Amino acid sequence: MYSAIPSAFLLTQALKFYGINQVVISPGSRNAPLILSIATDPDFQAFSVIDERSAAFYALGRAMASKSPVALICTSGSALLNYYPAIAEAYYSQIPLVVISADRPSYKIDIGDGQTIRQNDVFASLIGPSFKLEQDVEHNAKEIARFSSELLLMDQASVERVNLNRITEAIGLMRQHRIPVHINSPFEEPLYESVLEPPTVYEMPSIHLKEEVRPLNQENRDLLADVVSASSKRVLVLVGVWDPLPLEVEQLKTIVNHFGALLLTETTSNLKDTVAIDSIDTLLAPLEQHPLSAELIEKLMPEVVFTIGGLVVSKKIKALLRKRQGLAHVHIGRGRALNTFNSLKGSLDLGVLYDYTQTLELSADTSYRDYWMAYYLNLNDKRKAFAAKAPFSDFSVFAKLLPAISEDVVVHFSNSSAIRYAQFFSSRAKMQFCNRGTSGIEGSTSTSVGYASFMGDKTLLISGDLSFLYDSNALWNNPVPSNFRIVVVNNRGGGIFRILPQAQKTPRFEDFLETKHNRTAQSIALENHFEYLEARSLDELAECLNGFFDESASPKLLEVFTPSDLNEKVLFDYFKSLL
Ligand SMILES: Cc1ncc(C[n+]2csc(CCOP(=O)(O)OP(=O)(O)O)c2C)c(N)n1
Repeated sequence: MYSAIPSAFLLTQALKFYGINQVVISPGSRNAPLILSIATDPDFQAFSVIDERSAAFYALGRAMASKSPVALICTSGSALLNYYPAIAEAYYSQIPLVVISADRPSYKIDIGDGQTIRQNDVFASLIGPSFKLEQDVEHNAKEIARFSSELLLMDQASVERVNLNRITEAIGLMRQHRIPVHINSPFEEPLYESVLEPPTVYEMPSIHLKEEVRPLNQENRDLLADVVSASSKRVLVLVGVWDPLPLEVEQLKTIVNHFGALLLTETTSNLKDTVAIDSIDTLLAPLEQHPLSAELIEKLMPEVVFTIGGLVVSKKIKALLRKRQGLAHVHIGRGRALNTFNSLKGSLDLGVLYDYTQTLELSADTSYRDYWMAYYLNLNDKRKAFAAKAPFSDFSVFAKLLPAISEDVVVHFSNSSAIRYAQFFSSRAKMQFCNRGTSGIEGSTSTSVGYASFMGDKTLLISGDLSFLYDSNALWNNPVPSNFRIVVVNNRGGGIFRILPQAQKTPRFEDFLETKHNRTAQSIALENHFEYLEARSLDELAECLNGFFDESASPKLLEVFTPSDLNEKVLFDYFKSLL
């Protein structure tokens, strides 16, 4: 069945032709022409999610997992605005989405019609390009003539030609830059008319993406010569959020070796089996308090930083590198090169840098890396000793939980203490993710459910209590696989604010920053057919984790209640113990 409205049919045919077959639909009437063209078409995988905010994060999770774009379809009015948080996250994390909103005809906007807002360009600067489709002039021409006869100056064939070009351009730009794009499409009533045979066969133009690899040009050659050729360079490689291919990991390792570089990774860098400082703050926090702090920090300061991947979680490393005068920062990869340390010199592709390093002599001087790796590894015994005797707290929950995760589990973390505590402990997890594009707390659960629904892998979400309560529609709206697991670390509010310097001095801290509460995740879990477990001590946690990841008929949620007034002390004691 197909919509009788040509632009609705065209849009769905274009999605299909360009291989965008995952579609997340939120209900409405104005978008019914799109829904009826997709609902029974076996070429589409369509998912129904009522809450548009959750729908967009769900789509984001599926796009992350499938590494291919996902389309979102909603009705007119405020529905579209609820996509905004996920669109911003997708924009900053460079995840492609096609956002399609159904709209009223232009002549029915701002005249008092219901469920109507100004939808064109509504996402402004936090999205890739936005496109507005032309209204079909052969669909209810009578109504058009009554309200806006000048629209009829364009014939239907021209409308379709223009619309096809806009749709193709939108999809091309989305693929090229890996960003979300918005297509706003006005539909006149009647909305539910359908035809059984495709009304037209469109000639879809091919999309030619610009050259994927940017070759090493003279500019980059000069940049590299400048950055790396001088003697005794201290080179640091810092990896942010990354979902690398095996080849990319090997290329990165070779580059690191060639420069004798110090490699700094995070939980979300997804790099295992590398010689790296994999808990940046475990190194930096004690250095800040060390009696020889200034000397050691000077010794650690690099002259060259290569960054790779997306955003970096550690605030300490960003603050440290911003202080470095004369730092040369080069970003590796096709993603946006961000001038995080006020010292960006340029960017180049990983493969290109890899080829270039093959032409260089292997760095003979690895003293910088050797010194800091030895320093870091020396902290290991102290780290283990502290974790073994740390009192029950957020810290000790993560110390117990992360090593219990096996290689077949994909982990998603919420913002903010969850992803920060995760940095202190290694896990064998298959992959680890967090929405760091905007670091929002509103969509981690929906993203992880979307991810799990595509992958079928065992998926674990580790969430703070506020983030979990915020996004509870994630479990109501979406089908949750039975191998999905959630651990909510319930410290009765925004525990992150207790560990942020100075925050507790704010008047009425508990009301307005920590937002202390007594809610639990239990009713949400049970309402959504999760098995619910709870732990209030390390022994109870160990007991709950026993068999937690085993196959089960329903998904499980484990809530761990930690003492909010102790968490901060344990974390700072950890840093002190490393001195
Ligand atoms: C949408 C949004 N609103 C507000 C914030 C600011 N914020 C960052 S962390 C946080 C508290 C999170 O609390 P919780 O989920 O309980 O995790 P915790 O840090 O306590 O582990 C808040 C409100 C944000 N990041 N995103």
